Amino acid sequence: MEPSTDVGVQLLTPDGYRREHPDFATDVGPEQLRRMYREMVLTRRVDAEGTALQRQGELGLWVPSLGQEAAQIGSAHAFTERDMVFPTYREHGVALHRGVTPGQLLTSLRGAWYGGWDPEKTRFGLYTIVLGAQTLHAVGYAMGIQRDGSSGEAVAAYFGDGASSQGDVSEAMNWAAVFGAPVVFCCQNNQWAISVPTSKQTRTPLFQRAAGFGFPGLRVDGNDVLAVLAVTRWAMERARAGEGPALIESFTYRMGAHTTSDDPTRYRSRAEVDAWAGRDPISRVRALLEREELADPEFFADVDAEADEVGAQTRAACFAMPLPAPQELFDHVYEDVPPTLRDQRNEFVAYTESFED
Ligand SMILES: Cc1ncc(C[n+]2csc(CCOP(=O)(O)OP(=O)(O)O)c2C)c(N)n1
Ligand SMILES: [Mg+2]
Repeated sequence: MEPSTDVGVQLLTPDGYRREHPDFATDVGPEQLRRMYREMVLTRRVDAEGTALQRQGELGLWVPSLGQEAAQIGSAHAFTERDMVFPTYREHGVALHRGVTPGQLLTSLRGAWYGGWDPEKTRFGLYTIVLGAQTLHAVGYAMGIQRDGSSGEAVAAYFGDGASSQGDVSEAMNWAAVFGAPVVFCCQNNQWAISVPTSKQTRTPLFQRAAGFGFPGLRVDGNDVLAVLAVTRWAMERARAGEGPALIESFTYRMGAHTTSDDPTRYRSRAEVDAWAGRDPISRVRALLEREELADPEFFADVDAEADEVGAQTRAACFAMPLPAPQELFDHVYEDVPPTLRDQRNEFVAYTESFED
């Protein structure tokens, strides 16, 4: 049995036509629809700048979000300011929506600092490279909300199809289920975990795992911003109301490389990429806005102009970023630095000072 390729709940077809659904409505007003379109376009631009900056040697690495804009912006619009969000390393759209600046997004990838933003202020955790670890952090946070007796807030944890194979994710889901923690598991199934396809992660559709833990799971068309918003809103509302966790599998596609260190032409076909290009998350929203005359040509031109501006700001922020002294690598780990580490630090400082510039 191959994992199902059905895209799940869909409210907007790839051609930009609305679709009726028995459980979820497309009750998003024109203003919010335009905002989501704008944020998706800006996310794509920041992402393109990140890739370009890495290619120009300005970043050590970039992690492209190309193609996953609806899965990210749709879900981000379901969160309130009080909700706490735990990302992986690819949620640039969610980050920007939460108020992380493009420059802050680049910080750790330029090697300028360990994080880049204030998780408390933005209610958006730091990027986590250790696959699945943030799902446990999220459940712990959600259990904290319960123990504080706080109501009306919930937690979202993003993770990937590959991360679903981590023990941490299963443990997180079981803890969340047993304690009825207010947490929503947002799985972006982008079909690949570097070079490993989803068919090598699971023999059943990922959303069905939720049943085994004892909470609802749903698959949603991750390239349909309306459907992602509707389903995530439903899940967050039940979590905030004390009805426990839910799992959402956003069925999407990573259009770019895993990171700038990866060459996806080595392991996947042009035909597969082309097929997904026909389901582009941004063009279907644009088609809807145009057909229903919810936006005029001036709006689209303004968004494009703003994207150029944000692109320029992204580059400027990258170049303006102060870089720490290399020996800071040794700081921030121990309150009292052990002698061996202190010796290594001194040796390293002497070595770097042996160069003229
Ligand atoms: C615990 C752990 N094991 C392995 C890795 C190396 N690694 C980084 S990303 C990745 C693939 C993740 O795929 P997926 O969860 O589908 O997320 P995606 O990158 O597709 O968004 C792997 C194996 C890691 N970062 N952490
Ligand atoms: Mg993946």
